[in-house]
Amino acid sequence: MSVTIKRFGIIAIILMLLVVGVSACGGSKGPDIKISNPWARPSPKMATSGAAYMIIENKGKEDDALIGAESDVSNNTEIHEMVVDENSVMHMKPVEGQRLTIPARGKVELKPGGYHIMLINLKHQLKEGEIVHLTLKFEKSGEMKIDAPVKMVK
Ligand SMILES: [Cu+2]
Repeated sequence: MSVTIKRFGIIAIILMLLVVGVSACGGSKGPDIKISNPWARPSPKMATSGAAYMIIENKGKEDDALIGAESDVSNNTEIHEMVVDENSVMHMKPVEGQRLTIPARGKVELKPGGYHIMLINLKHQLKEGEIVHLTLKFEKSGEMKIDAPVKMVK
């Protein structure tokens, strides 16, 4: 009898600690993705592809990853990065496995000369003032839609 009561007491204490622990976290578990300053570069007249940039911030406690993208102006959209080859020449290439980690409490800047969203097989020339509608796909946060204005930078 007394053993049963003791066990019950211990279980009750454990349950209470769990409840306190969960509420202390404020339910803010997981990644928390914020996208800022999206833009796309105007494309030269005969160009078949374009590029879009933005800052992806993760204010959450868990890593997330950008795993794909779509746009309304291109038939294909890939996550690219710039790399320097053995001859010191810069090339762009698709990010390995199309998976770009956005670390917890960190950010990744997509910018000219670095990571970018490659808009492949453009449906039309990208002109200043136009808006590119992008859908970014995240491993944990799901899909996010953003509007990237086409503008000249510098
Ligand atoms: Cu590219």
